[in-house]
Amino acid sequence: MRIFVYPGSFDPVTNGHLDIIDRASKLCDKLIVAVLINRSKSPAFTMEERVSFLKQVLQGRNNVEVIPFSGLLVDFMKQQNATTVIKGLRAVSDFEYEFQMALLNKNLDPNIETLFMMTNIKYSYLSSSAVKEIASYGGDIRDLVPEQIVDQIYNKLRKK
Ligand code: COD
Repeated sequence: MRIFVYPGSFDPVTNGHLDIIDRASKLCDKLIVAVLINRSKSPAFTMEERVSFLKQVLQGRNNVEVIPFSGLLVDFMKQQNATTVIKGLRAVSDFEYEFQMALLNKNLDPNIETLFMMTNIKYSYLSSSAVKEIASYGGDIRDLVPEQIVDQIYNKLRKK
């Protein structure tokens, strides 16, 4: 069974993430969306909220599972019998960070492969940070995130 892992902060999940999830889930038997801590970012949404958003959005996708994890990605991969990490690339700026991560992970566990998927051109400008900034000022995020979570994002971030 080919098990792939798509790790991220998903703070919150965007349509760009969702596009990668849909395309990656066609390449494996099971895709695990792993909600991990990125120590260089302080999240706006709690781990519970980020996992709940993903579960709402991914309902009905049979070979996709959402699992929270704190620790090293390579340890999570081993625990889940997963072989391949999926990463999304938007621009050259993503490449530098992701390239370093892929090499670090390969060094920690030589059995792990990282598969890079190019962004869908529609979402090449889209990031969780942009969504949070726009939502906090009451801007329109309906084209940026799945509709099920739009109101929940405004409720938490919109400045009163
Ligand atoms: N289109 C395509 N891809 C996208 C888009 C988009 N619009 N937006 C984001 N992505 C991709 C990102 O490039 C990334 O691959 C993925 O989606 C998730 O993005 P984020 O921003 O939600 O998540 P990150 O980048 O903060 O996640 C970083 C991790 C949590 C994966 C990383 O810090 C990690 O592996 N942490 C665990 C500890 C560890 O093992 N560290 C490594 C050794 S030091």
